This record gives sequence, structure tokens and C-alpha cells, in this order.
Amino acid sequence: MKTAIIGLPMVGKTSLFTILTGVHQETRIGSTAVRTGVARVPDPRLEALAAIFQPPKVTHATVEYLDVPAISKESLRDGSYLASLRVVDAFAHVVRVFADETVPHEFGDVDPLRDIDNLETELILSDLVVVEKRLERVEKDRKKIKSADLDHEWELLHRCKELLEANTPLRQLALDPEGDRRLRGFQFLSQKPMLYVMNLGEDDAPRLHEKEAEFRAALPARPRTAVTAVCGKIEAELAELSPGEAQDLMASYGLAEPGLNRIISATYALLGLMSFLTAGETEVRAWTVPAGSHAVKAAGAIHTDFEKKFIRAEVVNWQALVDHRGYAGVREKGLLRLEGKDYVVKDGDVLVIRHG
Ligand SMILES: Nc1nc2c(ncn2[C@@H]2O[C@H](COP(=O)(O)OP(=O)(O)OP(=O)(O)O)[C@@H](O)[C@H]2O)c(=O)[nH]1
Ligand SMILES: [Mg+2]
Repeated sequence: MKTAIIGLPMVGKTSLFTILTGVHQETRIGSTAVRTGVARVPDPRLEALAAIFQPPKVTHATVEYLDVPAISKESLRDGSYLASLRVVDAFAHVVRVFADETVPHEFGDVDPLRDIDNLETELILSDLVVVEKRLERVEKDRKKIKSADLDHEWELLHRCKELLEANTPLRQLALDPEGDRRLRGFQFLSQKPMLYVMNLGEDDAPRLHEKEAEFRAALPARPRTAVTAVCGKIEAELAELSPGEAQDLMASYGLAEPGLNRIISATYALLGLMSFLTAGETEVRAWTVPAGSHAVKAAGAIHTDFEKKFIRAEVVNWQALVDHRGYAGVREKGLLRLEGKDYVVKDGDVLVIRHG
């Protein structure tokens, strides 16, 4: 699962990417310079479990980020740039809110809602080109052959065209599994989940949560979008400090946790992912599965053999395991449940897979 950090020029994309992932070097997709890096999903549950099990190894879930060049009319005409965007699962759009005379703004002045609108329109126009091209092809073919398959595709693409022409992202489209399968191959940009990362100035930092709520209210309520506010400048300072000093700096702005944590958690949720956990003397670990996964799928995330030879899962909530100080405690209290392969795993479940 990959999330591309996108946005207008000079809004703080690379700065945020570097603090999120610690990655500095560049790679290339075609002629496009791209940085890829991995961020650990913050998870206090792992620390709590590690305090009990004392394993030598604690493994977090991760999300992968791409730092791509700025979005513009020109870059969106570049095939290799488009390709680097098409392959990702979600976007994090960094939006400039900070005022800074020394950093030029693409459109001259700072106007976050306009910038969001502009970028969304660019994604929409880029999808419209793809839809129109494909429609032309399908219409030609329909004159030659009668096929229910082509009729379905034509209908679906027409729905897309109407939405896009009304300047609406394809994220809005409610699809049945069949339609979803048909559209997936197009890798439409405006269909991808979108996290708006509002990059505030330092003066707004003490009112970070209010600002975030304001932006959330001002943006159209759309499926599969989320909003989070950070102050990039402060995040950059935090990254340089020891944990103790970082706590002090955050406290001075009234912040409970680094903004990065909220970006990462929001990305994870937007991707439709959740974590289940495993805990033992050798390792405490978070595993990533799509939200709503069954126990047998969760077993498969650990090992394909566990999925094939799945018998049962022992399940307990992480908090119960911490409160009763390990497996002996939860067993004694009767809190350890045995579940079958169709059990829907919940975020924060700790599993032991019994397999043949
Ligand atoms: N005041 C302020 N300046 C910032 C912030 N984030 C980035 N900058 C400055 O803005 C300039 C661009 O930062 P980058 O992180 O390279 O921005 P970018 O979006 O990756 O830029 P491009 O890749 O060139 O489009 C640098 O001079 C940064 O120091 C911020 O949160 N506050
Ligand atoms: Mg950059």
C-alpha cells in the first residue's frame, strides 16, 4: 500500500516526507524523480504489551510514502509522472496554510481552499481525458459487435463522464463490486482516497485542532477523504530533539502528540487498514490487514501456511491482556476466546493462530 504526497510547488511536501520516513535519497520512475520511504504506524498498544512480555523485538505496522514532484498542468501531461501517481493507493495532499514571505506561492497568495479545489480539478481533468478516450473506443466497438459487456462498460464510463464534467471526483461514485472491478484497471486519480494535510504556520500551532475543525467544515463532505492539520516547521524542529525536549516543545504549543503521528494514523485508516497484534516472549508485533478481515485472512498475513492449515484462533483484546499481565491471567479470567475462521477480526485483537 503506497501513499503519494502530492501538492503544489513549495508547500512543504519534501520536508514532511523526510520527517515522516527519514529517507533522503531519490529513485526514479521513468524520468520522474521519486523518493520512497516507510513510516512506522504509531501504536501505544505495542509498548504496553512489550512492557509485559519483555520481547527482544517490537515490530510496528508501516505505511509507505512517495515524494513526487509538484502537481501542475505540465507535470500532469507527462506520462511518466502520471504513471507514478496511478500506481499509488491513496494521496496525501499537502496544502500550504503557512504565511512566509521568503517562500514563493504558485498563485501569488495563500488560499488553501482554492488550492485544494485547483488540484482536485487537475485530477478530474486528467481522468476525463482517459474516460473520453476509452468511451470513443467502446462506442466504435459497439457499432461492430453487440455485447452486454461493452454495454456495461459504456454505462459505467458515462456515469464517470457525467460526474467529472460536473467537477466531481470519482471518489463520489458508489460502485458495486462488479463496477469496482471494471474501473480498477483505469487507476483513476480522482478516485483515490485523499488525505488533506493542512500545513499551518507556527502562529496557528496553539489552535491546531480548531483550525483542523474549521477546514473540515469548509470542505465538501466526500467519501474517503480526511483532513489533518500539522505545523511542518514545528515537526521539523521536533525531529531534531531528544524525546524529552520534544515533549517540552509540544507542551509549549499545547500539543499532545506530534502531528506526524496523526498524519500516519489518518493515512492508515483512509487506506481501509487495521492492525491486529501478536504478543509473546520473542516478539510483540502489529500486523496489517484490510478492516473487516476474517480470522483466516489474518492468519494468512502471518504465514500462508497458517491460512491453509487454519484450525482456530485464540483471541483476546490487547487491553485485557495488559490488565491481567499476560496469557495466564486472561485464561484464568476466561477472557481468552476460541474463534473460527469466519470470525471478523477487530482492531486491537491479540491473536494466537492454532494450525495443523
Ligand atoms: N515557513 C515554513 N516554511 C516551510 C514549511 N515547509 C517547508 N517550508 C519551506 O518551503 C520551501 C519548500 O519546502 P519543500 O519541503 O522542499 O517543499 P516541496 O513542496 O517539496 O517543494 P517542491 O518539491 O519544490 O514542489 C523550503 O524553503 C522550506 O524551508 C513550513 O511548514 N513553514
Ligand atoms: Mg519536493
